[in-house]
Amino acid sequence: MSKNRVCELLGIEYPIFQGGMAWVSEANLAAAVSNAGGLGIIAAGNAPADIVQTEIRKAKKLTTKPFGVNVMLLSPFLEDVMNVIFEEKVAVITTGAGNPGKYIPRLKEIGTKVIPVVPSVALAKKMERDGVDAIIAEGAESGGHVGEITTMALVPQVVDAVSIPVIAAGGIGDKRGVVAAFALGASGVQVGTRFLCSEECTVHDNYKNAILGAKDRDAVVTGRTTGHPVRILKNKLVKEFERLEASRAPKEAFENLGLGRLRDAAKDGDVEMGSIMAGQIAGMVNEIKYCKEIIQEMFDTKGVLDYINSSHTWR
Ligand code: TUI
Repeated sequence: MSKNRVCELLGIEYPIFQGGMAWVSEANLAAAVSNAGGLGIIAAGNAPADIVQTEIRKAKKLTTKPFGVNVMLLSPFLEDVMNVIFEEKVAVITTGAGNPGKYIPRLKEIGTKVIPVVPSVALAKKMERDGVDAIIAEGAESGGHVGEITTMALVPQVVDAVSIPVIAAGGIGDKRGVVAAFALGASGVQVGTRFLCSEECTVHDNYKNAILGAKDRDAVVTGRTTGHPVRILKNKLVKEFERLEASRAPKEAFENLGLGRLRDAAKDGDVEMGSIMAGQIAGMVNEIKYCKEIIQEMFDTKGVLDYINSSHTWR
């Protein structure tokens, strides 16, 4: 697979990133994915910098392969988290919820690759101009905070608009999704929900079981009217959000209801009033597997390898 642009850029074996999921993507999961030949990613989320540093150091003990850190650019601890990235000389950062532009020159100096997540063509073009190494185009099928455009429509438009490699994210849960992403012109995929249901993921078992039990229409978007749409599994919390939306409650009511809910689900296993972020592929995840199995099932099949290694593009 040496011809693949993402593998060449990062020195990895398979062009697959494990999505940076706040409260979920810890050192254990990231190291397992990297050891299996993909790019494991630790999510900084809203965590204080010392916690991020501890996870990075744990991952360094668990793998000698490259791994990344996902930086949520709205974090209250952003500056301190970035200082940890510089100090630890992390191989790759992916970013969400903003533009990492001002950090790029310093990151280039230490050799860190910068790969932002974007939900639109305009942001992809802007970030290419700012000097990022690749782009993750994330469609509305993904879990957590979502954009408007689906992966099917977004990826080919971003591929046409930039010349750096594009990684497709959102709605990819097995080898069919991988082949589809490459057919759209992507050079790699990012997968979140499927890796959450892995043996190595340290999220609470109730969270994993909620995904295993989910059907096709269970990963719904709440909060569209607030301007902060989030895809989560239907539960009591979703009903409460819907009640607030119907009564046109003030912004503060949503903020109060949402506070700390992701942690409640991920750490305490509160799947009634916790926020179970998951993508639309939740309905096709029916079994806990090892990260290595997940990756090998996606890539180590003749048809898949032939397709993604072929120089053919449909453009
Ligand atoms: O970041 C995500 N998805 C997430 S983050 C998350 S956890 C969390 N979120 C908020 C507060 C506390 C915890 C759950 N899901 N996806 C990446 C993503 N980034 N999607 C869209 C964007 C994005 C949006 C705007 C990227 C750039 C951007 O730029 C705006 C600008 O003005 O530059």
